[in-house]
Amino acid sequence: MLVKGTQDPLEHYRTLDVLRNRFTREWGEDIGELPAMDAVERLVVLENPRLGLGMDLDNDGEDGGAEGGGIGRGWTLGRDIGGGDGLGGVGSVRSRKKEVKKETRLGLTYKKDKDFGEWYSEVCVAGEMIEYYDISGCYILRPWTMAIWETLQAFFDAEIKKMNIKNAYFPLFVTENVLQKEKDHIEGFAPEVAWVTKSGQSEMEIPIAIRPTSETVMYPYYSKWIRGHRDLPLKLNQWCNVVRWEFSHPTPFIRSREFLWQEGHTAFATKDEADQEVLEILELYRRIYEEFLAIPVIKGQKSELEKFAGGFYTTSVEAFIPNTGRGIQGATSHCLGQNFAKMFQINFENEKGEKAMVWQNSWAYSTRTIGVMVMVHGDDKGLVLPPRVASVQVIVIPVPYKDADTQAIFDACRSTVETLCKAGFRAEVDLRDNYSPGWKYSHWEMKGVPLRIEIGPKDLANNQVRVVRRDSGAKMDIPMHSLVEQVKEILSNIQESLFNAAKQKREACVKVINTWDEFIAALNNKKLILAPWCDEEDVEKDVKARTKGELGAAKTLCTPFDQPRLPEGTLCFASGRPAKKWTYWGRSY
Ligand code: 87F
Repeated sequence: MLVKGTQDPLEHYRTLDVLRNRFTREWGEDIGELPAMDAVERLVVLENPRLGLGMDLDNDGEDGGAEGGGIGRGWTLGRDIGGGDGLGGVGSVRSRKKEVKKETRLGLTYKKDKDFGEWYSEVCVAGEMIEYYDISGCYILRPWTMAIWETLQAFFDAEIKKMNIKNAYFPLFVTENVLQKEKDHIEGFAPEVAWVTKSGQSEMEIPIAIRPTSETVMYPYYSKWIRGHRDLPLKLNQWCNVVRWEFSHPTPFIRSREFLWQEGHTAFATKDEADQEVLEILELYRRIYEEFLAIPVIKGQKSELEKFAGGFYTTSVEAFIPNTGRGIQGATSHCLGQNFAKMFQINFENEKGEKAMVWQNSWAYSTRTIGVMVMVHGDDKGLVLPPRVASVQVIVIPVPYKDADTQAIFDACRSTVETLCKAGFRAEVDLRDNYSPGWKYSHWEMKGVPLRIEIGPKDLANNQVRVVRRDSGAKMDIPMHSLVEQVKEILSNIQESLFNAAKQKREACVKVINTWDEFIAALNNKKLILAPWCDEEDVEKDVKARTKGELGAAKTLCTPFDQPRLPEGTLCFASGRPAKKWTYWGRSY
Protein backbone atom coordinates (compact mmCIF):
# COMPACT_ATOMS: atom_id res chain seq x y z
CA MET A 1 0.00 0.00 0.00
CA LEU A 2 1.48 3.30 -1.01
CA VAL A 3 -0.31 6.42 0.11
CA LYS A 4 -0.05 9.92 -1.28
CA GLY A 5 1.56 10.82 -4.56
CA THR A 6 2.15 8.20 -7.20
CA GLN A 7 -0.44 5.50 -7.17
CA ASP A 8 1.56 2.49 -8.07
CA PRO A 9 5.23 3.37 -8.41
CA LEU A 10 6.50 -0.11 -7.74
CA GLU A 11 4.97 -1.33 -10.92
CA HIS A 12 7.40 0.75 -12.91
CA TYR A 13 10.48 0.04 -10.89
CA ARG A 14 12.22 -3.09 -10.03
CA THR A 15 13.33 -2.16 -6.56
CA LEU A 16 12.81 0.45 -3.97
CA ASP A 17 16.22 1.13 -2.51
CA VAL A 18 15.29 2.31 0.95
CA LEU A 19 18.90 2.72 1.92
CA ARG A 20 19.58 5.30 -0.75
CA ASN A 21 15.97 6.44 -0.99
CA ARG A 22 15.79 5.79 -4.71
CA PHE A 23 13.68 3.78 -7.07
CA THR A 24 15.80 1.58 -9.28
CA ARG A 25 15.06 -0.39 -12.40
CA GLU A 26 17.81 -2.96 -12.25
CA TRP A 27 19.78 -3.80 -9.18
CA GLY A 28 22.01 -0.86 -8.49
CA GLU A 29 20.69 1.22 -11.37
CA ASP A 30 19.75 4.70 -10.26
CA ILE A 31 17.01 5.91 -12.52
CA GLY A 32 16.57 9.44 -11.41
CA GLU A 33 17.23 12.15 -8.98
CA LEU A 34 13.83 12.20 -7.33
CA PRO A 35 13.98 10.67 -3.93
CA ALA A 36 11.44 7.92 -3.81
CA MET A 37 10.19 8.24 -0.29
CA ASP A 38 9.35 11.90 -0.35
CA ALA A 39 6.24 11.04 -2.30
CA VAL A 40 5.27 8.44 0.23
CA GLU A 41 3.64 9.01 3.55
CA ARG A 42 3.18 5.44 4.57
CA LEU A 43 4.56 2.29 3.03
CA VAL A 44 3.17 -1.06 4.10
CA VAL A 45 4.93 -4.16 2.88
CA LEU A 46 3.16 -6.76 4.93
CA GLU A 47 3.82 -10.42 4.48
CA ASN A 48 5.58 -9.88 1.23
CA PRO A 49 6.87 -13.39 0.62
CA ARG A 50 9.84 -12.05 -1.30
CA LEU A 51 10.91 -9.90 1.60
CA GLY A 52 10.14 -12.45 4.24
CA LEU A 53 9.32 -10.05 7.01
CA GLY A 54 6.40 -7.72 7.02
CA MET A 55 7.14 -4.03 7.19
CA ASP A 56 5.15 -1.00 8.03
CA LEU A 57 7.27 2.04 7.50
CA ASP A 58 6.41 5.60 8.32
CA ASN A 59 8.28 8.33 6.63
CA ASP A 60 9.10 10.41 9.65
CA GLY A 61 12.73 10.69 8.80
CA GLU A 62 14.05 9.33 12.06
CA ASP A 63 16.21 6.38 12.58
CA GLY A 64 14.07 4.91 15.25
CA GLY A 65 16.90 5.13 17.71
CA ALA A 66 16.56 6.59 21.14
CA GLU A 67 15.75 10.18 21.47
CA GLY A 68 16.96 12.62 24.02
CA GLY A 69 19.46 12.16 26.76
CA GLY A 70 23.15 12.75 26.65
CA ILE A 71 26.19 11.33 28.31
CA GLY A 72 25.49 9.76 31.62
CA ARG A 73 21.84 9.06 30.91
CA GLY A 74 20.48 6.20 32.84
CA TRP A 75 18.28 3.52 31.34
CA THR A 76 15.19 4.85 29.74
CA LEU A 77 12.21 2.61 29.32
CA GLY A 78 9.55 2.76 26.68
CA ARG A 79 10.38 2.26 23.10
CA ASP A 80 10.22 4.58 20.22
CA ILE A 81 11.62 2.23 17.66
CA GLY A 82 10.33 -1.18 16.87
CA GLY A 83 11.46 -0.87 13.33
CA GLY A 84 13.03 2.44 12.66
CA ASP A 85 11.94 4.22 9.60
CA GLY A 86 13.68 1.91 7.25
CA LEU A 87 15.02 4.94 5.45
CA GLY A 88 18.59 4.20 6.17
CA GLY A 89 21.12 6.86 5.46
CA VAL A 90 18.51 9.50 4.89
CA GLY A 91 17.71 11.23 8.13
CA SER A 92 19.40 8.56 10.17
CA VAL A 93 20.35 10.53 13.18
CA ARG A 94 18.80 10.46 16.58
CA SER A 95 18.58 14.18 17.13
CA ARG A 96 16.45 14.93 14.09
CA LYS A 97 12.80 15.39 14.93
CA LYS A 98 9.70 15.72 12.80
CA GLU A 99 6.09 16.32 13.46
CA VAL A 100 4.89 13.02 12.05
CA LYS A 101 3.99 10.51 14.74
CA LYS A 102 6.10 7.43 14.67
CA GLU A 103 4.35 4.16 14.11
CA THR A 104 7.00 2.02 12.55
CA ARG A 105 6.91 -1.73 12.78
CA LEU A 106 8.70 -4.63 11.20
CA GLY A 107 7.51 -7.84 12.50
CA LEU A 108 5.13 -10.51 13.51
CA THR A 109 1.56 -10.86 12.35
CA TYR A 110 0.41 -12.70 15.46
CA LYS A 111 0.38 -11.65 19.10
CA LYS A 112 1.64 -13.97 21.82
CA ASP A 113 -1.32 -13.33 24.08
CA LYS A 114 -3.94 -13.60 21.35
CA ASP A 115 -2.93 -16.41 19.02
CA PHE A 116 -0.25 -18.29 20.87
CA GLY A 117 0.02 -21.26 18.48
CA GLU A 118 0.33 -19.11 15.38
CA TRP A 119 2.65 -16.70 17.17
CA TYR A 120 4.93 -19.57 18.14
CA SER A 121 5.25 -20.96 14.60
CA GLU A 122 5.75 -17.49 13.20
CA VAL A 123 8.44 -16.57 15.70
CA CYS A 124 10.33 -19.84 15.08
CA VAL A 125 10.44 -19.09 11.36
CA ALA A 126 10.89 -15.30 11.42
CA GLY A 127 13.58 -15.64 14.11
CA GLU A 128 15.41 -17.96 11.69
CA MET A 129 15.41 -20.90 14.08
CA ILE A 130 13.30 -23.22 11.95
CA GLU A 131 12.34 -23.71 8.35
CA TYR A 132 9.32 -25.83 7.52
CA TYR A 133 10.00 -28.89 5.41
CA ASP A 134 7.80 -30.72 2.93
CA ILE A 135 7.27 -33.63 5.32
CA SER A 136 4.81 -32.79 8.08
CA GLY A 137 6.41 -32.83 11.52
CA CYS A 138 9.93 -32.48 10.14
CA TYR A 139 11.78 -29.19 10.43
CA ILE A 140 15.08 -27.75 9.34
CA LEU A 141 17.10 -26.60 12.33
CA ARG A 142 18.88 -23.48 11.12
CA PRO A 143 22.27 -22.29 12.42
CA TRP A 144 20.58 -19.97 14.93
CA THR A 145 19.06 -23.09 16.53
CA MET A 146 22.07 -25.34 16.19
CA ALA A 147 24.31 -22.83 17.97
CA ILE A 148 22.02 -23.01 21.01
CA TRP A 149 21.90 -26.78 20.84
CA GLU A 150 25.69 -26.90 20.69
CA THR A 151 25.99 -24.68 23.77
CA LEU A 152 23.72 -26.98 25.74
CA GLN A 153 25.55 -29.96 24.32
CA ALA A 154 28.97 -28.60 25.30
CA PHE A 155 27.82 -28.05 28.88
CA PHE A 156 26.13 -31.40 29.31
CA ASP A 157 28.83 -33.36 27.51
CA ALA A 158 31.55 -31.90 29.74
CA GLU A 159 29.51 -32.59 32.88
CA ILE A 160 28.81 -36.23 32.06
CA LYS A 161 32.46 -36.74 31.19
CA LYS A 162 33.28 -35.59 34.73
CA MET A 163 30.98 -38.41 35.84
CA ASN A 164 33.05 -40.81 33.72
CA ILE A 165 30.24 -41.40 31.27
CA LYS A 166 31.58 -42.16 27.77
CA ASN A 167 30.13 -41.30 24.40
CA ALA A 168 29.35 -44.04 21.90
CA TYR A 169 27.29 -44.31 18.76
CA PHE A 170 24.88 -47.13 17.97
CA PRO A 171 23.12 -47.70 14.63
CA LEU A 172 19.96 -45.92 13.55
CA PHE A 173 18.22 -49.17 12.59
CA VAL A 174 16.83 -52.02 14.59
CA THR A 175 15.32 -55.32 13.49
CA GLU A 176 11.76 -56.24 14.31
CA ASN A 177 13.01 -59.21 16.30
CA VAL A 178 15.06 -57.15 18.68
CA LEU A 179 12.46 -54.39 18.90
CA GLN A 180 9.88 -56.99 19.90
CA LYS A 181 12.01 -58.09 22.84
CA GLU A 182 10.66 -55.05 24.57
CA LYS A 183 7.13 -55.77 23.39
CA ASP A 184 5.36 -55.14 26.69
CA HIS A 185 6.50 -51.53 26.66
CA ILE A 186 6.72 -51.04 22.94
CA GLU A 187 3.05 -51.97 22.58
CA GLY A 188 1.74 -48.52 23.39
CA PHE A 189 4.43 -46.89 21.26
CA ALA A 190 4.13 -49.25 18.26
CA PRO A 191 2.08 -46.91 16.04
CA GLU A 192 4.90 -44.36 16.28
CA VAL A 193 7.63 -46.65 15.01
CA ALA A 194 8.71 -45.88 11.43
CA TRP A 195 9.87 -48.72 9.20
CA VAL A 196 12.10 -49.07 6.17
CA THR A 197 10.42 -51.64 3.94
CA LYS A 198 12.06 -51.10 0.56
CA SER A 199 15.49 -50.65 -0.92
CA GLY A 200 15.22 -49.19 -4.37
CA GLN A 201 12.27 -50.92 -5.98
CA SER A 202 12.56 -54.21 -4.11
CA GLU A 203 10.80 -55.07 -0.89
CA MET A 204 13.26 -55.83 1.89
CA GLU A 205 13.29 -59.37 3.17
CA ILE A 206 13.14 -58.19 6.74
CA PRO A 207 11.86 -54.67 7.30
CA ILE A 208 13.92 -52.63 9.72
CA ALA A 209 12.71 -50.05 12.20
CA ILE A 210 14.21 -46.59 12.73
CA ARG A 211 15.11 -46.11 16.39
CA PRO A 212 12.48 -44.26 18.44
CA THR A 213 14.84 -44.71 21.44
CA SER A 214 17.78 -47.09 21.74
CA GLU A 215 17.14 -49.55 24.59
CA THR A 216 16.65 -52.45 22.19
CA VAL A 217 19.57 -51.36 20.03
CA MET A 218 22.02 -51.14 22.89
CA TYR A 219 21.09 -53.67 25.54
CA PRO A 220 21.93 -56.85 23.61
CA TYR A 221 25.51 -55.53 23.59
CA TYR A 222 25.39 -54.60 27.26
CA SER A 223 24.57 -58.26 27.83
CA LYS A 224 27.62 -59.23 25.80
CA TRP A 225 30.03 -56.70 27.30
CA ILE A 226 29.11 -57.13 30.97
CA ARG A 227 30.47 -60.32 32.47
CA GLY A 228 31.86 -59.63 35.92
CA HIS A 229 31.61 -56.89 38.55
CA ARG A 230 34.80 -55.37 37.15
CA ASP A 231 32.91 -54.51 33.95
CA LEU A 232 30.62 -52.29 36.00
CA PRO A 233 29.51 -49.61 36.00
CA LEU A 234 29.01 -49.36 32.23
CA LYS A 235 28.03 -45.78 31.49
CA LEU A 236 27.37 -44.76 27.88
CA ASN A 237 25.75 -41.78 26.26
CA GLN A 238 24.96 -41.07 22.65
CA TRP A 239 24.12 -37.85 20.82
CA CYS A 240 21.79 -38.73 18.00
CA ASN A 241 18.49 -38.30 16.23
CA VAL A 242 15.41 -40.44 16.85
CA VAL A 243 12.20 -40.82 14.90
CA ARG A 244 8.72 -41.09 16.38
CA TRP A 245 5.94 -40.91 13.82
CA GLU A 246 3.59 -38.77 15.87
CA PHE A 247 0.03 -38.25 14.74
CA SER A 248 -1.02 -35.46 17.03
CA HIS A 249 -0.50 -31.88 15.98
CA PRO A 250 3.19 -31.42 15.07
CA THR A 251 4.89 -28.38 16.58
CA PRO A 252 8.46 -27.19 15.90
CA PHE A 253 10.83 -28.43 18.66
CA ILE A 254 7.96 -29.50 20.90
CA ARG A 255 6.49 -32.35 18.89
CA SER A 256 8.47 -33.26 15.79
CA ARG A 257 8.77 -36.60 14.06
CA GLU A 258 12.53 -36.52 14.09
CA PHE A 259 14.43 -34.80 16.86
CA LEU A 260 17.92 -34.54 18.32
CA TRP A 261 18.68 -35.68 21.81
CA GLN A 262 21.20 -37.35 24.02
CA GLU A 263 20.29 -40.66 25.51
CA GLY A 264 22.27 -42.01 28.42
CA HIS A 265 22.15 -45.71 29.30
CA THR A 266 24.00 -46.89 32.36
CA ALA A 267 24.35 -50.18 34.25
CA PHE A 268 25.44 -50.62 37.86
CA ALA A 269 26.07 -53.42 40.33
CA THR A 270 23.84 -51.83 42.96
CA LYS A 271 20.55 -49.97 43.22
CA ASP A 272 22.18 -47.29 45.36
CA GLU A 273 24.58 -46.28 42.62
CA ALA A 274 21.73 -46.17 40.11
CA ASP A 275 19.54 -44.08 42.44
CA GLN A 276 22.34 -41.60 42.98
CA GLU A 277 23.01 -41.15 39.27
CA VAL A 278 19.32 -40.57 38.48
CA LEU A 279 19.42 -37.47 40.67
CA GLU A 280 22.82 -36.27 39.50
CA ILE A 281 21.59 -36.28 35.91
CA LEU A 282 18.32 -34.63 36.89
CA GLU A 283 20.32 -31.83 38.49
CA LEU A 284 22.17 -31.29 35.17
CA TYR A 285 18.81 -31.03 33.43
CA ARG A 286 17.67 -28.46 35.99
CA ARG A 287 20.83 -26.47 35.29
CA ILE A 288 20.24 -26.58 31.52
CA TYR A 289 16.81 -25.03 32.02
CA GLU A 290 17.48 -22.67 34.87
CA GLU A 291 21.09 -21.58 34.34
CA PHE A 292 21.24 -21.62 30.55
CA LEU A 293 17.71 -21.18 29.25
CA ALA A 294 16.54 -19.05 32.20
CA ILE A 295 13.45 -21.20 32.68
CA PRO A 296 12.35 -22.32 36.13
CA VAL A 297 11.58 -26.03 36.42
CA ILE A 298 10.16 -28.35 39.05
CA LYS A 299 12.07 -31.49 39.91
CA GLY A 300 9.95 -34.43 40.87
CA GLN A 301 8.78 -37.98 40.36
CA LYS A 302 6.27 -39.15 37.77
CA SER A 303 3.16 -41.05 38.83
CA GLU A 304 2.88 -44.78 38.07
CA LEU A 305 0.61 -43.93 35.16
CA GLU A 306 2.94 -41.31 33.68
CA LYS A 307 6.30 -43.01 34.27
CA PHE A 308 8.15 -44.86 31.51
CA ALA A 309 6.34 -48.18 31.52
CA GLY A 310 9.54 -50.14 31.07
CA GLY A 311 11.18 -48.53 34.06
CA PHE A 312 11.16 -48.75 37.85
CA TYR A 313 10.60 -45.06 38.51
CA THR A 314 10.85 -41.88 36.46
CA THR A 315 12.02 -38.46 37.58
CA SER A 316 11.65 -35.33 35.48
CA VAL A 317 12.03 -31.60 35.32
CA GLU A 318 8.74 -29.91 34.47
CA ALA A 319 8.34 -26.48 32.94
CA PHE A 320 5.16 -24.48 32.51
CA ILE A 321 3.86 -22.31 29.66
CA PRO A 322 1.66 -19.60 31.23
CA ASN A 323 0.05 -18.55 27.93
CA THR A 324 -1.51 -21.94 27.33
CA GLY A 325 -1.66 -23.06 30.94
CA ARG A 326 0.12 -26.27 30.00
CA GLY A 327 2.91 -28.10 31.74
CA ILE A 328 5.72 -29.49 29.64
CA GLN A 329 8.07 -32.31 30.52
CA GLY A 330 11.52 -30.84 30.11
CA ALA A 331 13.69 -33.95 30.43
CA THR A 332 13.53 -37.35 32.14
CA SER A 333 15.89 -39.43 34.21
CA HIS A 334 14.68 -42.99 34.75
CA CYS A 335 15.77 -45.74 37.06
CA LEU A 336 14.97 -48.83 35.02
CA GLY A 337 15.52 -51.17 37.94
CA GLN A 338 16.26 -54.70 36.72
CA ASN A 339 13.44 -54.94 34.17
CA PHE A 340 15.65 -54.66 31.09
CA ALA A 341 18.36 -56.77 32.69
CA LYS A 342 15.80 -59.57 32.86
CA MET A 343 14.63 -59.04 29.26
CA PHE A 344 18.12 -58.81 27.78
CA GLN A 345 19.94 -61.06 30.26
CA ILE A 346 22.35 -58.42 31.44
CA ASN A 347 23.96 -60.43 34.23
CA PHE A 348 27.29 -60.33 36.00
CA GLU A 349 29.23 -62.33 38.51
CA ASN A 350 29.41 -60.35 41.74
CA GLU A 351 32.28 -60.16 44.20
CA LYS A 352 31.03 -63.29 45.99
CA GLY A 353 31.08 -65.21 42.71
CA GLU A 354 27.27 -65.23 42.49
CA LYS A 355 25.25 -64.45 39.38
CA ALA A 356 23.47 -61.10 39.70
CA MET A 357 21.44 -58.74 37.53
CA VAL A 358 22.53 -55.19 36.81
CA TRP A 359 20.60 -52.07 37.85
CA GLN A 360 20.04 -49.69 34.96
CA ASN A 361 19.19 -46.07 34.28
CA SER A 362 18.33 -44.17 31.15
CA TRP A 363 17.97 -40.42 30.70
CA ALA A 364 17.42 -37.92 27.93
CA TYR A 365 16.87 -34.32 27.01
CA SER A 366 16.12 -33.16 23.49
CA THR A 367 15.80 -30.15 21.19
CA ARG A 368 12.43 -29.63 22.88
CA THR A 369 14.41 -27.55 25.41
CA ILE A 370 14.79 -24.88 22.71
CA GLY A 371 11.05 -24.79 21.99
CA VAL A 372 10.33 -24.23 25.67
CA MET A 373 12.79 -21.32 25.62
CA VAL A 374 11.05 -19.74 22.61
CA MET A 375 7.64 -20.14 24.25
CA VAL A 376 8.66 -18.79 27.64
CA HIS A 377 10.75 -15.76 26.66
CA GLY A 378 9.58 -14.75 23.19
CA ASP A 379 7.43 -11.64 22.78
CA ASP A 380 5.53 -9.73 20.12
CA LYS A 381 8.77 -8.52 18.59
CA GLY A 382 10.16 -12.02 18.18
CA LEU A 383 12.62 -14.27 19.97
CA VAL A 384 14.25 -13.28 23.24
CA LEU A 385 17.44 -15.27 23.77
CA PRO A 386 19.07 -15.63 27.17
CA PRO A 387 22.66 -14.34 26.86
CA ARG A 388 24.19 -17.63 27.98
CA VAL A 389 22.86 -19.47 24.95
CA ALA A 390 22.63 -16.69 22.35
CA SER A 391 25.11 -17.30 19.53
CA VAL A 392 25.28 -13.53 19.14
CA GLN A 393 25.09 -11.78 22.51
CA VAL A 394 25.77 -8.29 21.25
CA ILE A 395 24.97 -6.89 17.82
CA VAL A 396 26.67 -3.66 16.86
CA ILE A 397 24.86 -1.45 14.36
CA PRO A 398 26.28 1.66 12.73
CA VAL A 399 23.91 4.61 12.58
CA PRO A 400 25.40 6.74 9.82
CA TYR A 401 24.17 10.15 8.77
CA LYS A 402 24.66 11.72 5.38
CA ASP A 403 27.01 14.43 6.61
CA ALA A 404 28.77 12.25 9.11
CA ASP A 405 31.98 10.39 8.63
CA THR A 406 30.55 6.97 7.79
CA GLN A 407 33.95 5.37 7.61
CA ALA A 408 34.80 6.50 11.13
CA ILE A 409 31.49 5.11 12.40
CA PHE A 410 32.12 1.78 10.68
CA ASP A 411 35.63 1.66 12.15
CA ALA A 412 34.28 2.36 15.62
CA CYS A 413 31.77 -0.47 15.17
CA ARG A 414 34.47 -2.89 14.09
CA SER A 415 36.76 -2.00 16.95
CA THR A 416 33.89 -2.25 19.44
CA VAL A 417 33.21 -5.79 18.26
CA GLU A 418 36.88 -6.63 18.44
CA THR A 419 37.12 -5.36 22.01
CA LEU A 420 34.06 -7.37 23.01
CA CYS A 421 35.20 -10.56 21.28
CA LYS A 422 38.61 -10.27 22.87
CA ALA A 423 36.90 -9.99 26.25
CA GLY A 424 35.09 -13.27 25.53
CA PHE A 425 31.68 -12.05 24.38
CA ARG A 426 29.96 -13.27 21.26
CA ALA A 427 29.62 -10.00 19.38
CA GLU A 428 29.01 -9.22 15.73
CA VAL A 429 28.68 -6.12 13.62
CA ASP A 430 26.03 -5.60 10.97
CA LEU A 431 27.72 -3.48 8.31
CA ARG A 432 25.40 -4.42 5.46
CA ASP A 433 24.79 -1.38 3.32
CA ASN A 434 21.56 -2.56 1.78
CA TYR A 435 19.62 -2.33 5.05
CA SER A 436 18.84 0.72 7.15
CA PRO A 437 19.63 0.93 10.86
CA GLY A 438 15.92 0.73 11.64
CA TRP A 439 15.52 -2.41 9.62
CA LYS A 440 18.52 -3.92 11.35
CA TYR A 441 17.13 -3.07 14.79
CA SER A 442 13.96 -4.97 13.98
CA HIS A 443 15.81 -7.83 12.39
CA TRP A 444 18.06 -8.47 15.38
CA GLU A 445 15.18 -7.97 17.76
CA MET A 446 13.28 -10.62 15.85
CA LYS A 447 16.27 -12.91 16.26
CA GLY A 448 16.33 -12.20 19.98
CA VAL A 449 19.87 -10.86 20.35
CA PRO A 450 20.12 -9.82 24.03
CA LEU A 451 21.94 -6.53 23.54
CA ARG A 452 22.18 -4.03 20.71
CA ILE A 453 24.87 -1.40 20.44
CA GLU A 454 24.25 1.59 18.22
CA ILE A 455 27.05 3.90 17.16
CA GLY A 456 26.18 7.18 15.48
CA PRO A 457 28.01 10.49 14.97
CA LYS A 458 27.11 11.78 18.41
CA ASP A 459 28.33 8.60 20.08
CA LEU A 460 31.55 8.87 18.14
CA ALA A 461 32.03 12.47 19.20
CA ASN A 462 31.35 11.63 22.83
CA ASN A 463 33.38 8.44 22.84
CA GLN A 464 30.38 6.42 23.94
CA VAL A 465 27.96 3.83 22.63
CA ARG A 466 24.22 3.50 22.96
CA VAL A 467 23.10 0.10 24.28
CA VAL A 468 19.56 -1.25 24.06
CA ARG A 469 18.35 -4.32 25.95
CA ARG A 470 16.20 -6.82 24.07
CA ASP A 471 14.33 -8.01 27.16
CA SER A 472 13.10 -4.65 28.45
CA GLY A 473 13.83 -2.23 25.62
CA ALA A 474 15.77 -0.15 28.14
CA LYS A 475 18.47 2.10 26.68
CA MET A 476 21.64 3.50 28.10
CA ASP A 477 24.74 5.33 26.90
CA ILE A 478 27.95 3.87 28.12
CA PRO A 479 31.40 5.42 27.81
CA MET A 480 33.83 3.43 25.66
CA HIS A 481 36.33 3.07 28.48
CA SER A 482 33.94 1.00 30.58
CA LEU A 483 32.43 -0.97 27.69
CA VAL A 484 33.60 -4.44 28.69
CA GLU A 485 32.68 -4.18 32.38
CA GLN A 486 29.28 -2.71 31.65
CA VAL A 487 28.37 -5.15 28.89
CA LYS A 488 29.33 -7.98 31.22
CA GLU A 489 27.11 -6.64 33.94
CA ILE A 490 24.18 -5.94 31.63
CA LEU A 491 24.29 -9.40 30.04
CA SER A 492 24.35 -11.12 33.40
CA ASN A 493 21.52 -8.87 34.51
CA ILE A 494 19.48 -9.82 31.44
CA GLN A 495 20.06 -13.51 32.14
CA GLU A 496 18.89 -13.05 35.72
CA SER A 497 15.93 -10.84 34.78
CA LEU A 498 14.68 -13.36 32.25
CA PHE A 499 14.76 -16.12 34.83
CA ASN A 500 13.08 -13.97 37.49
CA ALA A 501 10.37 -12.78 35.12
CA ALA A 502 9.67 -16.35 33.99
CA LYS A 503 9.57 -17.54 37.58
CA GLN A 504 7.26 -14.76 38.63
CA LYS A 505 4.90 -15.57 35.77
CA ARG A 506 4.91 -19.23 36.65
CA GLU A 507 4.35 -18.57 40.36
CA ALA A 508 1.37 -16.40 39.47
CA CYS A 509 -0.12 -19.46 37.77
CA VAL A 510 0.35 -21.91 40.64
CA LYS A 511 -2.90 -22.65 42.42
CA VAL A 512 -3.03 -24.73 45.57
CA ILE A 513 -6.39 -26.49 45.80
CA ASN A 514 -8.14 -28.92 48.14
CA THR A 515 -11.45 -29.83 46.51
CA TRP A 516 -12.71 -31.07 43.16
CA ASP A 517 -14.60 -27.84 42.48
CA GLU A 518 -11.46 -25.80 43.12
CA PHE A 519 -9.55 -28.17 40.86
CA ILE A 520 -11.96 -27.67 37.93
CA ALA A 521 -12.04 -23.90 38.43
CA ALA A 522 -8.23 -23.77 38.46
CA LEU A 523 -8.00 -26.00 35.39
CA ASN A 524 -10.37 -23.72 33.49
CA ASN A 525 -8.18 -20.80 34.55
CA LYS A 526 -5.06 -22.38 33.00
CA LYS A 527 -3.42 -22.91 36.38
CA LEU A 528 -0.59 -25.14 37.42
CA ILE A 529 -2.40 -27.03 40.12
CA LEU A 530 -0.84 -28.29 43.35
CA ALA A 531 -3.21 -30.74 44.99
CA PRO A 532 -3.22 -33.23 47.85
CA TRP A 533 -3.49 -36.68 46.27
CA CYS A 534 -3.96 -40.25 47.42
CA ASP A 535 -1.48 -41.49 44.76
CA GLU A 536 -3.80 -44.20 43.45
CA GLU A 537 -3.66 -45.09 39.77
CA ASP A 538 -7.42 -45.56 39.41
CA VAL A 539 -7.96 -42.04 40.76
CA GLU A 540 -5.61 -40.51 38.21
CA LYS A 541 -7.40 -42.45 35.46
CA ASP A 542 -10.69 -41.18 36.80
CA VAL A 543 -9.49 -37.56 36.83
CA LYS A 544 -8.36 -37.99 33.23
CA ALA A 545 -11.74 -39.39 32.22
CA ARG A 546 -13.67 -36.66 34.03
CA THR A 547 -11.64 -33.83 32.48
CA LYS A 548 -11.51 -35.22 28.95
CA GLY A 549 -12.43 -32.61 26.36
CA GLU A 550 -11.30 -30.52 23.47
CA LEU A 551 -8.30 -29.13 25.30
CA GLY A 552 -7.11 -32.52 26.48
CA ALA A 553 -7.44 -34.15 29.88
CA ALA A 554 -5.73 -33.09 33.06
CA LYS A 555 -3.03 -35.39 34.39
CA THR A 556 -0.30 -35.45 36.96
CA LEU A 557 2.84 -33.57 35.96
CA CYS A 558 4.99 -34.67 38.87
CA THR A 559 5.17 -35.08 42.60
CA PRO A 560 7.71 -32.42 43.53
CA PHE A 561 10.70 -33.51 45.62
CA ASP A 562 10.25 -30.27 47.46
CA GLN A 563 7.04 -31.16 49.33
CA PRO A 564 5.06 -28.57 51.29
CA ARG A 565 3.84 -29.81 54.68
CA LEU A 566 0.81 -32.07 54.35
CA PRO A 567 -1.35 -31.54 57.46
CA GLU A 568 -2.58 -34.73 59.04
CA GLY A 569 -6.06 -35.68 57.91
CA THR A 570 -5.75 -33.93 54.53
CA LEU A 571 -7.96 -35.67 51.98
CA CYS A 572 -7.36 -36.34 48.29
CA PHE A 573 -9.02 -33.63 46.15
CA ALA A 574 -10.40 -36.23 43.75
CA SER A 575 -11.23 -39.36 45.77
CA GLY A 576 -11.72 -38.12 49.32
CA ARG A 577 -9.31 -40.83 50.48
CA PRO A 578 -6.44 -39.83 52.77
CA ALA A 579 -3.91 -37.79 50.80
CA LYS A 580 -0.34 -39.09 50.68
CA LYS A 581 1.44 -36.24 48.90
CA TRP A 582 1.23 -32.93 47.11
CA THR A 583 1.26 -33.41 43.35
CA TYR A 584 1.26 -31.00 40.41
CA TRP A 585 -1.62 -31.45 37.97
CA GLY A 586 -2.58 -29.75 34.76
CA ARG A 587 -2.95 -30.04 31.04
CA SER A 588 0.29 -30.68 29.30
CA TYR A 589 2.11 -30.85 25.98
C1 87F B 1 8.08 -44.29 20.89
C2 87F B 1 8.16 -45.42 20.10
C3 87F B 1 8.76 -46.55 20.58
C4 87F B 1 9.05 -43.24 24.17
C5 87F B 1 8.62 -44.31 22.16
O1 87F B 1 12.87 -41.53 28.15
C6 87F B 1 9.30 -46.59 21.84
C7 87F B 1 9.23 -45.48 22.66
O2 87F B 1 10.31 -46.44 24.48
C8 87F B 1 9.75 -45.46 23.99
N1 87F B 1 8.55 -43.21 22.95
N2 87F B 1 9.66 -44.33 24.69
C9 87F B 1 10.20 -44.23 26.04
C10 87F B 1 11.64 -43.79 26.04
C11 87F B 1 12.26 -44.10 27.34
C12 87F B 1 13.70 -43.63 27.56
N3 87F B 1 14.62 -44.03 26.54
C13 87F B 1 15.99 -43.60 26.69
C14 87F B 1 13.82 -42.21 27.87
C15 87F B 1 15.19 -41.67 28.01
C16 87F B 1 16.13 -42.15 26.98
